[in-house]
Order: sequence, then C-alpha cells, then structure tokens
Amino acid sequence: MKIISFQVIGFFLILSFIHSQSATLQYTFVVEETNHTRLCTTKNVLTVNGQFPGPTITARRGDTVIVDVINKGDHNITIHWHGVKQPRYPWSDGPEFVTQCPIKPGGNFSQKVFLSDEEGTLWWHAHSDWARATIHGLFVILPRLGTAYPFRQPDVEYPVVIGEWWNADIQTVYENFVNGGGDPQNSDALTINGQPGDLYNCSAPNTTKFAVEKGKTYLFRMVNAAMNNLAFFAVANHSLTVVGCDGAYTKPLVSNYITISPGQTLDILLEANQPNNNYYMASKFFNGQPSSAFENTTTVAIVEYTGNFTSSTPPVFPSMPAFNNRNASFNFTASLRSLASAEHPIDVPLTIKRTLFYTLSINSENCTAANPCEGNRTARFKASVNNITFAMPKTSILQAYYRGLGAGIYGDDFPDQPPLKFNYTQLTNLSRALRFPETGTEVSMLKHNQTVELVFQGTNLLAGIDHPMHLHGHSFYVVGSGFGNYKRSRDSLSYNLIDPPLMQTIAVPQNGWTAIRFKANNPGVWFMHCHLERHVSWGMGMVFIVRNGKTESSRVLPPPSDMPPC
Ligand SMILES: *[C@@H]1O[C@H](CO)[C@@H](O)[C@H](O)[C@H]1NC(C)=O
Ligand SMILES: *[C@@H]1O[C@H](CO)[C@@H](O)[C@H](O)[C@H]1NC(C)=O
Ligand SMILES: *[C@@H]1O[C@H](CO)[C@@H](O)[C@H](O)[C@H]1NC(C)=O
Ligand SMILES: *[C@@H]1O[C@H](CO)[C@@H](O)[C@H](O)[C@H]1NC(C)=O
Ligand SMILES: *[C@@H]1O[C@H](CO)[C@@H](O)[C@H](O)[C@H]1NC(C)=O
Ligand SMILES: *[C@@H]1O[C@H](CO)[C@@H](O)[C@H](O)[C@H]1NC(C)=O
Ligand SMILES: *[C@@H]1O[C@H](CO)[C@@H](O)[C@H](O)[C@H]1NC(C)=O
Ligand SMILES: *[C@@H]1O[C@H](CO)[C@@H](O)[C@H](O)[C@H]1NC(C)=O
Ligand SMILES: *[C@@H]1O[C@H](CO)[C@@H](O)[C@H](O)[C@H]1NC(C)=O
Ligand SMILES: *[C@@H]1O[C@H](CO)[C@@H](O)[C@H](O)[C@H]1NC(C)=O
Ligand SMILES: *[C@@H]1O[C@H](CO)[C@@H](O)[C@H](O)[C@H]1NC(C)=O
Ligand SMILES: *[C@@H]1O[C@H](CO)[C@@H](O)[C@H](O)[C@H]1NC(C)=O
Ligand SMILES: [Cu+2]
Repeated sequence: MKIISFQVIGFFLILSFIHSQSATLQYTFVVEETNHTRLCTTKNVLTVNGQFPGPTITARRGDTVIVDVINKGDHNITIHWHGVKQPRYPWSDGPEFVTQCPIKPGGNFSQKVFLSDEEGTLWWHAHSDWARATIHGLFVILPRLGTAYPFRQPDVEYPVVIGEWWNADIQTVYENFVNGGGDPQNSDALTINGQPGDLYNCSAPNTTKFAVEKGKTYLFRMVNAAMNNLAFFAVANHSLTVVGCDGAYTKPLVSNYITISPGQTLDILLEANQPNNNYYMASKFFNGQPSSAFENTTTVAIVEYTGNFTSSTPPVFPSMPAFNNRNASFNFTASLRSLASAEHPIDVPLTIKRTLFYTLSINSENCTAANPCEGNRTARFKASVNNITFAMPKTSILQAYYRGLGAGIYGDDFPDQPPLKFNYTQLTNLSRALRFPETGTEVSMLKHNQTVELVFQGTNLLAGIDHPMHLHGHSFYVVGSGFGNYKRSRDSLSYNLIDPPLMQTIAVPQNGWTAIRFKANNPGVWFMHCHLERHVSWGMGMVFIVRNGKTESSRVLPPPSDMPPC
C-alpha cells in the first residue's frame, strides 16, 4: 500500500514538474539548392531541408528552440524568427548586417530561439537579399502543457502558407531589380503551401487539398510569406473566425474574407458546416494602386468534404473584395481586437515617455554616370523613413554596438520627427523637390523600459501604398489608424486603449496613418522595416537600440562563440 501511494504521489510530482517546466527542442536546418517543379518549370531553388515551404517548427509557450543552421548553398544566408522577441538575446534574431554577419556558404550557426509570451502562430524566414522567397516556414507555439486554447478545441490544424513562385532564379530577379532601379519582375504565381493551384497552367494535379468532415472545426495557421503584396483570402460559402494574430490571441472576429500583409500571421477557425462538396480556398493580391504592371493572379486550394457526393466542377469559388478595394483591406485590419482576458491579459502603455512620428515615403534618386542604372532609366526608386534611406552597413550593427565600436558604422541621430511638415497625403502637385531623400545608417536610442508611442504616416510622395511595418524584438499595441494626415488633437481621442491588438507587423494604410505603443523592455539592436521586400531593399527601414537596464538581468546577454564573422 505504502509503495503504491508513494508512486501515486511521485506521478503527480512528475506531472506538475512537466507543467511548470519549459522544454529545449532541437532542429537542424540544412540550407541547400534542391529541384522543384512548378508551372512546368523545374529549377533549383534554395530551400531548408529540401522543402518549399520549409519545415514547421512546433514548440510550446516558453520553450527554447535550438536550430543548427548549416549553409550548404552557394548564397550568404541568415534566418529570422519572425515575431519571437528573444529577450536580451538579439544575437539570434537574424537580419543580415543588423544583428549578425551572414552565414557564408559552407558555414553554420547554432541559433538559440527563446520563446517568452508568444502563443499562437509565428513563422521564420531568411533575412538576406531576397532568399526568403523560398526559405520560410511556420513556427507553431502551442499553449503550455496543461493549458488549453481560449477557443473551441479544433479537430484538426492545417498550415496555410501564402507564397510566391518565380520561374526565374530569385537572386537574378533581385540583382536585375537592384541594378535596373525600377520595379522588380512580377512573380509567376501566388501559392498556397507551395502550390499555385489549378487556375494556373500545368498546376492542377498538385493543387493543395484540405480534407474536412462535416461537423468538425479546423484551425488554419496562416502566414503571408509573399514578397511584395498584401493579400485577400476567402473560402467559398464558409465564414472565417479569426482567433489569433502575430502570436497573440484576439477576440473572435467573424468575416467572409480576410486581409493579410507580408509578415503577418493569423489563426483562423473554419467550421465544416456546409453541404458535402468541394470548395475553393483562394487568395489574390491587394494593391490600392491600380496599375497595369500590377500582378493580378489568384491562387487556389480545395477544401474537400469527405464522404460520397457529386462535387460541383469546378468547385464553388469564393467572392473576395476587388484587388484595389482599400476600404475592405482597412476595415478588416482595423477590426482586430486583443482577447484581453484574465488568462491572457494585456498591458497597454498609458503614460508615454517618448513620442515618435515617422513618415514612410517612396522616393527617387537620379541615375548618374557615377551611379548608373541599367537600361534607360533616368531615376531609380528609393524609399525612406523620416526622409532617410537606410543604408545597410557592411558589418553587424549589434556586434559594433556591443563592443563599443559603433562610430563610423552607424550614427545615433535618427530623428523623432520628419524634417519637413507638408500635406503628406496630398493627391496631386506634391513638390518634386521633396522626393529626394538623404541616405544614412542612423539608429534611434531608446531608454530601457521607455514607453513609446510611434505614429507612422504614409505619404503620397511618389506613390501612396500600404506599408506593412515590422518591428523586431517587441510586440506593439495598434491603438489607432485612419486615412489622411494624422492630427494628434483629433485622432488621439479615438485611440483604443482597452483591447487594441498586439502585433509585430501592421499594414499602415495607403495615404493614411497608424499609431502603435510599446514598452522598450528588451535591450538590444532591433530592425524596423517595411515587409514589402522591394521597399526594404529601397531603404524603408531603421534601427532601434534599446539600452541596457541597471540590473544584471536587464542587460544584453553575451554573444555565442559561433557568431558568423564578416
Ligand atoms: C535539377 O534540374 C536541373 C534543370 O532541369 C537539372 O539539370 C539537374 O540535373 C536537376 N538536378 C537533380 C538533382 O535532379
Ligand atoms: C560548423 O562550423 C565549424 C567551424 O567551421 C566546423 O568545425 C563544424 O564542423 C561545422 N559543423 C557542421 C555540422 O557543418
Ligand atoms: C496558359 O497557357 C496558354 C497557352 O500556352 C497561354 O495562352 C495562357 O496565357 C496561359 N495562362 C496562364 C495563366 O499562364
Ligand atoms: C507535381 O509534383 C510532382 C512532385 O513534385 C512533380 O514531379 C510533378 O511534375 C508535378 N506536376 C505538375 C503538373 O506540376
Ligand atoms: C484582374 O483579373 C480579373 C479576372 O481575370 C479581370 O476581370 C480584371 O480586369 C483584372 N484587373 C487588372 C487590373 O488587370
Ligand atoms: C468599411 O467600414 C465602413 C464603416 O463601417 C463602411 O461604411 C464601409 O462600407 C466598409 N467598407 C467595406 C468595403 O466593407
Ligand atoms: C534629379 O533630376 C531632376 C531632373 O533632371 C532635377 O530636376 C532634380 O533636381 C535632380 N535631383 C537631384 C537631387 O539631383
Ligand atoms: C533604351 O532605349 C533605346 C532607344 O529608345 C531602345 O532601343 C532600347 O531598347 C532601350 N533599352 C532598354 C533596356 O529599355
Ligand atoms: C491635403 O491633401 C488632401 C488630398 O489631396 C486634400 O483633400 C486636403 O484638403 C489637403 N489638406 C490641406 C490642409 O491642404
Ligand atoms: C529630404 O531631404 C532632402 C535633402 O535635405 C531635401 O531636399 C528634401 O526636400 C527632403 N524631403 C522631405 C520630404 O523631407
Ligand atoms: C525595467 O523593468 C523591469 C521589470 O519590471 C526591471 O527588471 C528593470 O530593472 C527595469 N529597468 C530599468 C532601467 O528600470
Ligand atoms: C557574403 O557576406 C560577406 C560578409 O560576411 C560579404 O563580404 C560577401 O560579399 C557576401 N557574399 C555575397 C555573395 O553576397
Ligand atoms: Cu512599404
């Protein structure tokens, strides 16, 4: 008897030990060229472990994930864990030349990924040139053992990764884009889980399929991993219930369509409550700027009910907003709310110590004999934040900062306000002279624990367009947004300080503004940039350095011994 009851007690001790304990998980990512066939084109693409999209990482809240990244490709590479804050440990964050030098061909880097309060769906991707086109995958963060989802337990979970496929080599696409100075070549297809779907030639047999059973509930873990556009998404005849965004839970939001920007993630419940049939799931780009060059294609997958029935052919197609419906895009994003429950409380900064106002602009730079553009262009595109085009240094800002060797590599004068006030969203006759930005590598220094409000203001300098702004190292509360010019005396009154969504990537609306708040409680060097790849390549980015706190436990941890050298 005694022994048995001792064993029972021991069993419970082990259980409670498991409940409170975080795990350390191990993954190996081999970066290598592997052949893939899409649109009747077979080509070598840079992948992780041969997969496009790459492998899904699955962990639990608070776990540590060690990923050994081994570069067997012929391209410099870095990997970023998008949305993971990495408390006090920017060393593994990944943006090339911001927190590390790239892993060169033949090199390797063991990256420690420290989860903290993230829960839901995030993703990982390359952060080096345009390699993320094919190097990306989901990062699933389950609740801690013994805790449950704050919504109905789904019967099945499915990944939904929206991506893009180029028949041409992506590095060549990137180099032509940089050297030419114009827009990049459009991709040849949008994809769902790597497949274009049967609206594209030569793609029907491999269309992605999701088996569903009437009466069951499905959780779609979704990311927009596309390079250059926001996307609309819908499933025919089914409403979608959003329950999470960017690795944090939201109040259930029911909608017939969703908008998702590059970098953003959504957790979406779908109830299989329709007559047995096949239904298309579809996604297409959103772009408020109608132009002939706009990539106007649609990717589909098929939601297939199980059982015996005669399916509609083709499957039922969903209705989605028109590709340029900016109200539909804005309305969806502005409808997201934090769950803000007792189990998942929020902590919106109410007293602000630092107020920032950043303009986001598309700019111009004249082509000159000394700085020529291939082809016949007279000017190349640039982009800026507060009129500064971010110049990527040749060595890691974090390494320079940590060693106190920043001088000559970056300046710490990134301005809190734009240099000029003008009618940012004026539709016509904006002075051409405003188009030419300055270039520099400027960081903005934030004190430890400083509460920050940052208003992004989109401008119409060359072209107004949505900018999905992404901040590394922190999540932020999106407290307000609107079209037109931000006016503090009016717009701050309408802030949502009760249940604003907690995000790391927010689409600042075309010719509009978005206000975010966060606490700079994570010491380190953190990139902030537009997640449209062409815009960040044109220089729409800047860097925050969050200073160390006073205590040992609020300082940046030392670097690992295997940091790749420049
Ligand atoms: C990959 O595809 C290329 C182009 O079709 C071909 O030359 C090469 O042999 C293929 N490699 C492998 C390993 O299949
Ligand atoms: C990683 O790089 C180190 C240093 O070059 C080398 O000693 C080691 O063998 C490499 N490991 C792998 C798995 O490639
Ligand atoms: C499919 O192929 C046909 C014939 O080659 C071509 O005319 C058409 O434009 C292609 N459609 C797409 C979507 O690529
Ligand atoms: C479908 O995928 C298989 C396996 O990757 C590939 O061999 C085949 O060419 C693809 N079919 C089409 C039509 O793309
Ligand atoms: C986009 O495609 C749809 C359907 O093919 C077509 O009706 C629409 O005119 C196209 N829009 C543009 C801007 O090309
Ligand atoms: C967006 O919301 C506004 C205000 O609720 C409404 O007037 C408008 O019709 C909505 N637009 C779309 C496209 O849903
Ligand atoms: C660029 O070229 C245009 C047209 O030649 C000229 O008006 C403008 O001043 C130039 N801008 C700069 C910054 O040199
Ligand atoms: C540049 O202009 C010339 C003359 O108009 C034309 O022949 C040539 O094709 C153009 N080159 C490019 C790359 O557009
Ligand atoms: C700014 O530009 C917008 C759009 O062209 C216009 O409606 C508005 O009246 C302008 N505001 C001011 C203060 O000139
Ligand atoms: C950006 O700075 C340049 C150089 O000082 C200036 O000519 C231009 O007017 C500025 N533009 C804006 C929008 O501030
Ligand atoms: C910031 O807050 C954290 C947690 O409350 C605390 O540990 C740290 O010392 C604070 N830093 C400073 C500089 O006060
Ligand atoms: C790879 O990165 C190193 C810096 O670490 C740089 O010197 C080199 O030019 C890069 N190679 C390529 C192909 O970009
Ligand atoms: Cu942008």
